[in-house]
Amino acid sequence: MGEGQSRDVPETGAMFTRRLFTLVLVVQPQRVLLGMKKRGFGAGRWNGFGGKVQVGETIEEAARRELLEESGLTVDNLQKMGQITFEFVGNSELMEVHIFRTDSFHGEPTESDEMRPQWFQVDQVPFSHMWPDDVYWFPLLLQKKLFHGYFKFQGLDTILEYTLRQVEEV
Ligand code: 8OG
Repeated sequence: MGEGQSRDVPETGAMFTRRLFTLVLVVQPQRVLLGMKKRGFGAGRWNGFGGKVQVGETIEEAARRELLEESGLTVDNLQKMGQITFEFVGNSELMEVHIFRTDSFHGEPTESDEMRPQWFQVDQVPFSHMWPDDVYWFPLLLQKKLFHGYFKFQGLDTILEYTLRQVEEV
């Protein structure tokens, strides 16, 4: 088991590892910044900016680092909005994604090796070209509601089951 991972014992009794990820959405009154993922996991889909939490950094530090690396932006404040655990059938590593929102930023959105940023109107979020779970929780994030979720995937396109609930505190 690598550092930064911990054992989990779900109801099935099966052994899972859990890996931490971040995701940052830059939201302004009428628009949201998304990036087209150019390579790797989730390539071809629009998404917020984020990645794996590294050893020795906090989740929020990782969120800021990934935002800067992938979009060229820095932020003063990140609001914790949600946490989603993803299970992919056949993979014993659960992905625990910590989702943040920011309303203001410094810098200009800049294309990186991983992402091509583009603004979208909040009523024109391109859900058909995003991860299929996003259509469920994105509206909560846009309404500044906090949430916890779990999505079980078969492959990269099919959600077999999910739970999503609003919470008072992330
Ligand atoms: O380091 P890498 O780019 O592979 O990290 C994956 C990124 O993708 C990370 O920011 C978390 C994010 N991500 C998932 N699954 C999903 C998902 O279903 N929806 C969205 N919006 N983002 C996801 O790993």
